[in-house]
Amino acid sequence: MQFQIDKTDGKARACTITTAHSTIQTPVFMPVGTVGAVKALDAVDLQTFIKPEIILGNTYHLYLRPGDDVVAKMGNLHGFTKFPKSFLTDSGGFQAFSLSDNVKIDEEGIHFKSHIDGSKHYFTPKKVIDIQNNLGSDIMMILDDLVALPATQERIKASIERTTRWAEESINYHRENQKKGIGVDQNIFAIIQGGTDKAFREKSAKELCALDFDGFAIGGLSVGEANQDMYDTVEWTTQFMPEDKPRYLMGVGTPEDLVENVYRGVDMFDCVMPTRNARNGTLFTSFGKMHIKNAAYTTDENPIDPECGCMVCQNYSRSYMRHLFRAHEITYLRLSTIHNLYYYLDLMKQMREAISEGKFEEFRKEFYAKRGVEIE
Ligand code: PRF
Ligand code: ZN
Repeated sequence: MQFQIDKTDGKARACTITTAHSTIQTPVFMPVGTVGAVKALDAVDLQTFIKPEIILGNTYHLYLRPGDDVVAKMGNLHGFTKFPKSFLTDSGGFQAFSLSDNVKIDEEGIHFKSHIDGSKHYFTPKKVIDIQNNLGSDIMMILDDLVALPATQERIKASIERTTRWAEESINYHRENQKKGIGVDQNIFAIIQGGTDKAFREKSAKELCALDFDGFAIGGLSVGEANQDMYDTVEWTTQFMPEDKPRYLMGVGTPEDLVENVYRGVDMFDCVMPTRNARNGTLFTSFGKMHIKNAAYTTDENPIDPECGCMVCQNYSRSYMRHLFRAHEITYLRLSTIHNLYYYLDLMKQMREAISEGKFEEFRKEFYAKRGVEIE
C-alpha cells in the first residue's frame, strides 16, 4: 500500500492511498457491503452510480456464509462479487459481539454461536487473518476486544491489554505469512481501544502505533457515548497516531460526525447509516435529514435534494419516492440507497476539495449554516 499526504488544512488531511486494486482519495467513506453486497445494490450499480474506490466486507458474515473457502475458490471477494476496486474487511470481533449469542472471550480469542444456525465457532487473531487471506481483502483488520460503554475501568484496561497482545500476534503472523507468499498484497490495520478514557486511549495508541502496521483504526466509539465525547476522544487519540499512515474511525457516522472527525484528522470512515436509513425512509440532503413518508411530499415535484447530482435526483420526484416507500416497492430500496450513498461520497469529495483549497473552516461553517446551525 502506498500512502501520501496531498494537503493538510489544520488537522484535516487530503491523502492518497494506493492498494493493489484502486487509488483511494481521502477523506473517504466506505459503503458497507457486509455479506459481499451493498444492500439493494450490485457491483454494476456501485460502479455506475456511486463509484466508490473501496467498500467494506465482514469477516464474521462471509466466514459463516458462504464460507471463506467458497469465496477463495471464486477468486476472492473481487472475483466473487465482481466489484473490482478495494475491499476492507472487518475482523469479526465486533460482529460476533453484536450479532451472536453466548459470546465468551478468553485470552486466546472469542467463542461465539452463529446467528444463522447456532453452531459454535472460535475466532483467534490468527484465525481471522487466515479467513481474511481467503477473502483477499486489500485491508484486513486485526481481532480486537471492544467494550460497550459505559464500562468499568478494569474492563477497559483488560480490553486494551488484550488488544495489544492480539495486535502483536497478528502483525508477526501476517509478516511471516508474507515472507511465505501469503497475503503479499494485503495490508493490515490495528484497532485502538480505550473507551473515552484519555490515559487508556494514549496507552493503547502508543503501544499499537509502535508496531509495523499499514494503518491504524480508532475503534470502540459510537457505541452509546455522547457525540462530544466521541469528538474529544478522536481529537485526543490522533495526536498519538503517525502522520504517515491512514487513520480510520470505525462505524462512524452521521454527516455531522464525518465533518467533525475529518476536522480532527481522520481519513477513513464506514457506517451502515446511509444504507440502513435509506431503507427506513430517512434520506440525507444538503439541508439535513428528510423523512420521505411525510405527507408534505405527496405531490412535491422537486428531487430529494436539488443540490444532489445523483441518478435519482436527476430523474425522480419526492412525490414518487414517497409513493414507492409507502407501497413497500423493492425499487424504493435501490433508489434511496443510491441517493444516500451518493450524498455521503459527495460530502467526502467536497471536504477533500475544501482541504485542498485550504478552506476547510469555511466549508464546515457553510455545512452547518445550510442546516440552520451556527457554529463558532
Ligand atoms: N472494532 C471492530 N469493528 C468495529 C468497531 C470496533 O471497535 C466499531 C466501533 N464503532 C465498529 N466496527 N473490529
Ligand atoms: Zn440524490
